[in-house]
Amino acid sequence: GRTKVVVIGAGPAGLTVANLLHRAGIDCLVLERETREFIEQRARAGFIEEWAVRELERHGLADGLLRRAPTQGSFEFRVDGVRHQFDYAELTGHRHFVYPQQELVKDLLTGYPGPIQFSVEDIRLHDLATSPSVTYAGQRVDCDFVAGCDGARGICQSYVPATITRHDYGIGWLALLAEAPPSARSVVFGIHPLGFAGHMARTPSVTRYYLQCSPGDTADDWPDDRVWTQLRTRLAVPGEPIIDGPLIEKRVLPMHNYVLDRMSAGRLHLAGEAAHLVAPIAAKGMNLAIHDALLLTRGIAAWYDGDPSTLDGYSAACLGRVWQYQEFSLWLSDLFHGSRDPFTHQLIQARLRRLLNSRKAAESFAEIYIGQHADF
Ligand code: RFL
Repeated sequence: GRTKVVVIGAGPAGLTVANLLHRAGIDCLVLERETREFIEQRARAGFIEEWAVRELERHGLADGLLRRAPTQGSFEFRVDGVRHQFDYAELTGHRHFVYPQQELVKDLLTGYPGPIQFSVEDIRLHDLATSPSVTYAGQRVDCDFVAGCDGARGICQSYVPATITRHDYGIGWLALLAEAPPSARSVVFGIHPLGFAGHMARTPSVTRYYLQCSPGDTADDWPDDRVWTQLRTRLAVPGEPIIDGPLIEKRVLPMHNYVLDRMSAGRLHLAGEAAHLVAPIAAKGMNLAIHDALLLTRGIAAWYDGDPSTLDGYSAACLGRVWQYQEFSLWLSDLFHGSRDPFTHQLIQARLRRLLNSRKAAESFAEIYIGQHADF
């Protein structure tokens, strides 16, 4: 067969690309390794930055999001039993939309009327320099472009002769989903000598928590009573109890990042985690995946209109934001994980005071925390 673009992977990056191409009248085929049921239930991200929502809205892809996602414009730091509210919506005019990733995936699947195949294994790419084709399960599809959106464990990355730079935080986060209502009205970042603890609403009945742990820990090291004791200790403030419930997800995320120095090889263009991973410290990964998808489809559409230069600049345009978000995640990591001894605990307090008491420091932080509205 033949199509214009083969999109590999049906995560936020791939499905955004597929929907935007379809709306631009460019034929594509999506190939996904997992089943539809599996990807519709895979819980991951939850915070989408307003600029990304507005871009999805502009392309008619945000109906469900705008109808159902509550917004948040503030969070609180908790340290030494004291709450410090930080209102970034007041500083920037922008908010996060709280929408579980699998809900966005479902909306994007529903919104995409083009061809998509699930449970596709053993994808291979050929002749990427000139006239690409994709083979799988005895089939062959010729195309003009391959969009490599198959995430951190996909196959597309290996076809790009890029240099990969990595950073390991040397810590783990125990990622938890509790079948319990949120314990606070906003996101909570708990800074504690025992380690970071985080609280993020997902839905009225499901709440995400994180606990800093050793990178070598497994879920078995964290029986439920240890989880709740640690959450209650690290997030403790008077009068705000932590509401517990059955833990429906418990797994250790190794905290690390990587970035490829180029995202394209001939007619193959990577988007999302296939090209760069950012640990979920600042909730940036899905937003970057959407950003790449917007730029990639813009470049491909321009190419069909006779202008190849936008696509030539694709990698550099994506990587600018990627490195901004990497730098911010590292800065935030120092704040979250820096309280190791009485001296560094004081340093963290000093950094927090500057953030909370200096309007200029707060504005600079808020601008990157919510992400900037880009000109697409
Ligand atoms: P995805 O979502 O991994 O999608 C890739 C798709 O490709 C498929 N695939 C293949 N298909 C065909 N052939 C192959 N060989 C294939 N190999 C893989 C996969 O099955 C999958 O369907 O990558 P994409 O689209 O780049 O999107 C990235 C986001 O999923 C990721 O950045 C976020 O989940 C990160 N993240 C967060 N990001 C945010 O912006 N805000 C958050 O609040 C946030 N919280 C999180 C997160 C990630 C987490 N985990 C699990 C690491 C919280 C957690 C716990």
